[in-house]
Amino acid sequence: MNRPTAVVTGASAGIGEATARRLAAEGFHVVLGARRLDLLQGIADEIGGTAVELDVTSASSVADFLAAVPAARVLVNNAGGARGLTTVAEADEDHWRWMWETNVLGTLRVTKGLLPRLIASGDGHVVTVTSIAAVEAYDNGSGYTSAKHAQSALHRTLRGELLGQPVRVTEVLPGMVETDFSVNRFDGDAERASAVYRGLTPLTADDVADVIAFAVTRPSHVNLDQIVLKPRAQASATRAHRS
Ligand code: 8X3
Repeated sequence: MNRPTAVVTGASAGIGEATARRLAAEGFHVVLGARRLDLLQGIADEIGGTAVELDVTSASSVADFLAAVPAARVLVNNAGGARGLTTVAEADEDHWRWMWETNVLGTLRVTKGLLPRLIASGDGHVVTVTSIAAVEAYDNGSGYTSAKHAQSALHRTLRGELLGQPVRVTEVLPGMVETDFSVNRFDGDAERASAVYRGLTPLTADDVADVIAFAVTRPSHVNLDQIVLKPRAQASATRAHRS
């Protein structure tokens, strides 16, 4: 029997990689997209998937990527991230541009391009990994929180626009997950990044992949609209208990 196809963006590491692995274990043929093709190919080989280079900030890269995806049942919009942690007064426009291009326009490009194929599958599903930053605005985080709010609004708009179509729409909003997220936010500063998770047990990428797999394996009449998950020790983006 043909395996249904799941497309996962940002699949070379972290939540994207864990989700690709988990969906393959659930019986999907996974098309993995990310910029780092060498990493991606290794993962794809292990899970019997297909690696395709993808830079969601580039319309032509997205077009080339989509041309390599004949059909799709599930799309996981996972590509995204943060750059910097500064006040509005000191905002870095290049950081903002990167965050909006990746999180917002990247999600738009891939979702828009794949929607006809998701509808045609007869049981499509768009999962978008946003963040608790999509519902909280915290000091120094405005570039990221504003991009995540916008990405979330774009995603949630689909819920109404797709009424009557065979496509489910799930937003997953993680809090602290220990991945490359903070290393990237702090431009490679591993010490500063590890301080984010010090004194508590953060979520892992597998914890988030579990939730995504749960959402996409419900019966097709069941739509999980929004799933917020945080470590037990984290009450909000700015309140955590550390030992
Ligand atoms: C990552 C969570 O709290 O750093 O999306 O914004 S947070």
